[in-house]
Amino acid sequence: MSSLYQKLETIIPDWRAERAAVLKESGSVELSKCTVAQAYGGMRGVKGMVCETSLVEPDKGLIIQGYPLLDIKDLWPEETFYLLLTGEMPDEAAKKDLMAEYDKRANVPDYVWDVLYAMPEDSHPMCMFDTAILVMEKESAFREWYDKGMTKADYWKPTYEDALQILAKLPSIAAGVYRIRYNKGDIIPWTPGLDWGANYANMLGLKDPDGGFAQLMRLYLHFHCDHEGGNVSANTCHTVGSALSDPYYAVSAGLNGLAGPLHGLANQECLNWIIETMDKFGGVPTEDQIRDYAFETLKAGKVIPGYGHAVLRVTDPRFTGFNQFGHEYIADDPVFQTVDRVFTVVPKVLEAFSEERVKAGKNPIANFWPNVDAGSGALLYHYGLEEFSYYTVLFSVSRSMGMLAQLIWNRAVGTALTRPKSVGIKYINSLK
Ligand code: HAX
Repeated sequence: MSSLYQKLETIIPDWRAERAAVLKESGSVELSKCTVAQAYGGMRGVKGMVCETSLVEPDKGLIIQGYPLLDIKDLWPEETFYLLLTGEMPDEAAKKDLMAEYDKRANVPDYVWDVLYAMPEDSHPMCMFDTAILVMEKESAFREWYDKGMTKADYWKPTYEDALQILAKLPSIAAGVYRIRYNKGDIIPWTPGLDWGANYANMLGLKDPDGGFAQLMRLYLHFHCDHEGGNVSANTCHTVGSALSDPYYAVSAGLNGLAGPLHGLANQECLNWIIETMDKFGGVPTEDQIRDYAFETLKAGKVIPGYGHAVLRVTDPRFTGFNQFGHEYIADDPVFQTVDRVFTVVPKVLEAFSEERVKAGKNPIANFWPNVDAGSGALLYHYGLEEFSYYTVLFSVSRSMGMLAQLIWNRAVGTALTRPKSVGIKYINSLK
């Protein structure tokens, strides 16, 4: 048994006892109200679910199990997953142990490659990636145990096994999608003994003489791991999982949500906008040129990708972390310099545009600051990962850690089937 599994066996009884006590003592405490505007407005701010892995504070950003992201920015993804699940930092032995668990499970079945090679050449990489996860559903330990009959107390165990199987294979599948979709040559195999982030970097097959790209991948996979429970991908995975659909179904479904341009796909849109700006002005644009182009974009009815957020009201610490990496490693890169300059201009543009919107009777823009997607693309581009349409796959590999940690937790404490009540306009009018 892995040390992570043993740790979970020890702490899950505590989670269950805590949940039972909270329900007994505070079951009737009101968490939230929901107005008509919130019901139409994507339930923003309605507190209606529980998530222990991480928290997003509007004025602080991502906090993983009590640790603000920038205080733990050097974690490797193996450590991130352990922390997400247990709330504790693994020691070196536990980290190595998780690496060995991934090694045991990293082999991708041949039929996955057959399916990926058979897909249309112009398939979106996200569609390929999500399909690959779904096609492996027949491997699910959860489904096998469920079909044979198991007690609810055991639900988390095969969920844990499925989680490890999925996580171990995702870097290979994601790198394979890259090599197949963009004709980069043969699939590069997983290297036993190498960590999750560096393995993924290696299997993509880009040149990395000084190890900078592997370092970026560890950071990237750590930073995108989780963003509490209500975002589209986590919430979708949670809802599908609540029907006891196994983790292959639930994770693939969640990632289909990540593939939307208002969510994870924003990272491809974002670098696209930066490159468009550079093409238009023949290099790193001036602040005035950025201001003009940003207004032009907004007046054409488009969003400035990478800016704004449903919850955050400050600069996303993930953007700050990537920006620090850029200043440290690739300060002379023109794409990075453009991203950095856009950061000094766009918040003011959005503020001015928001005032114009309000005068015209529209909603204000709630947050003028960059989110995670504003800065990551420039770093990837620098290291030769130039295919924007691939970027959400990288995000997906990482976000699977958070979704799976949440699934295991939900199975362990027996979270109920999701079933909020919907109402129609007649009902709303009847309340007047
Ligand atoms: N550019 C232009 N308009 C923007 C905007 C931006 N960057 N951010 C918000 N707005 C607009 C909204 O479209 C909305 O307009 P309507 O009322 O006409 O529909 C209005 O301002 C109010 O929106 P909000 O309350 O500030 O923000 P929402 O919670 O509705 O939306 C979004 C949050 C992230 C979807 C939004 O800020 C956006 O579209 N940003 C650009 C896309 C992006 O960067 N997405 C990635 C977000 C991070 C993430 O999930 N990554 O996976």
